Amino acid sequence: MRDPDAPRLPSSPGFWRSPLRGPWFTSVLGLVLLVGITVLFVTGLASYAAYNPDLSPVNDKTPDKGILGFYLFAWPTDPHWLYRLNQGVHVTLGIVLIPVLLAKLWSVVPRLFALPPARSLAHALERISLLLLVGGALFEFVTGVLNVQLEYVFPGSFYPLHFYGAWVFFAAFVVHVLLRLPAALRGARGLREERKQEERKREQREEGGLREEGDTLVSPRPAEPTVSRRGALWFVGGGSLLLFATTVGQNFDGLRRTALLAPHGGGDPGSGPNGFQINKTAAYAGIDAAETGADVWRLVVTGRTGSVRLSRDDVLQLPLHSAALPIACVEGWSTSDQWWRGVRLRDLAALVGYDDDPSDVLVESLQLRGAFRRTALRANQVADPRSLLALYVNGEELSADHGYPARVIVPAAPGVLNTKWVARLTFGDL
Ligand SMILES: Nc1nc2c(c(=O)[nH]1)N[C@H]1C(S)=C(S)[C@@H](COP(=O)(O)O)O[C@H]1N2
Ligand SMILES: [Mo]
Repeated sequence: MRDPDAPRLPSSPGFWRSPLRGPWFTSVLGLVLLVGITVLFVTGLASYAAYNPDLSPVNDKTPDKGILGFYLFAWPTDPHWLYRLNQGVHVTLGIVLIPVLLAKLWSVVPRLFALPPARSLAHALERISLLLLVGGALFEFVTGVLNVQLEYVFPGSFYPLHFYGAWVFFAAFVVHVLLRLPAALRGARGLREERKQEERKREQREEGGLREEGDTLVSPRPAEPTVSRRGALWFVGGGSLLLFATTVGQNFDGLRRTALLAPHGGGDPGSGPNGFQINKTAAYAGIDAAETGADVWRLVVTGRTGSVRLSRDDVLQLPLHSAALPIACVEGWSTSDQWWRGVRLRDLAALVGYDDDPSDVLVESLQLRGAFRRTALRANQVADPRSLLALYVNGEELSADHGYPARVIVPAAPGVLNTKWVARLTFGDL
């Protein structure tokens, strides 16, 4: 029944009546997010480094990063599933945390409306950091999910938005954690403790010693509970579990069809040796079969000693090697290891004067437009014997959609560095 005296404004504590709100509920969710968001931030920074943005302007979508690139390092080639794991964790965990984030925001929503806006300078600063925190969190989750689901809704700009947004958000997050961690640890300690505190506060309030506003998440006029606090937490966890179950399959070949939330935009991979996930199809990339035929396609390899032009037959005269490597996309999907067969990048480097000293390489495809038509690889990636210019996969010629006539495949690297429809390799210091 509606209480005729119920406060009508969200700024009055009595407006918020859910009996679930309280330090325990908020603290448990907060501690889950503390761990989860830290993992998201670390895997996000790692993913950024994996793109080699400091190697060449070709890879760098954030040329104004300044000191935010302070930690960049040469992404390793071992273990070969490194990026698959990193990005699988980043995207799956990001999606799984959505219910936790929403529940956490819901649990503190009375605070967002609390008046006066600021009681002191410190309080004002805290509330500004909260705006950045909440805004930043929503921004990061929304841009991430949209990118995964809709494939580049912000053409070319997802990457800088998500990157700079992450730093703004994380700065506010650190401030928030520093201010709140002690209370969260206390709050999570137990419901019994919380009830004792509530009792104590009620007494203080009756004595007139405690101000009503802002001091507590517990509603001063709680409604009848329909579910316990523990029950509500199970509900949030159940939501996360459901998202997990409908997402994680995108990282495992046999489970891909269970991944209802995985991106479906790409081409239909079909079955057979080339029957694994496709990102951009040949048609999408504007690759015409007329440019890839054995009689027209030429690979131009340039380096210290000049250039060589190789036909497909010439390439096949070079020593061929195999490597079992996955494709792992920034969007969070990956394949299991595929058997690639082709020429080692370091053997191609040796053709143009880089015999023992490894060098970087600029890889260019036949594609005329698009962000990923050329990419740069670092010397450590070129030097790895598993890094190939692949012509075959799983015992068959590459299909048009997987990059026929030749594509790059590099261990541990993000999918974006595995350039398809390669036409040109330029070795040297980038
Ligand atoms: N030329 C070219 N190569 C490309 C791309 C592209 O758009 N153009 N996409 C890259 C991305 S983002 C990924 S994840 C992989 C996907 O490879 P696949 O479609 O064979 O699975 O190809 C990479 N190579
Ligand atoms: Mo990708």
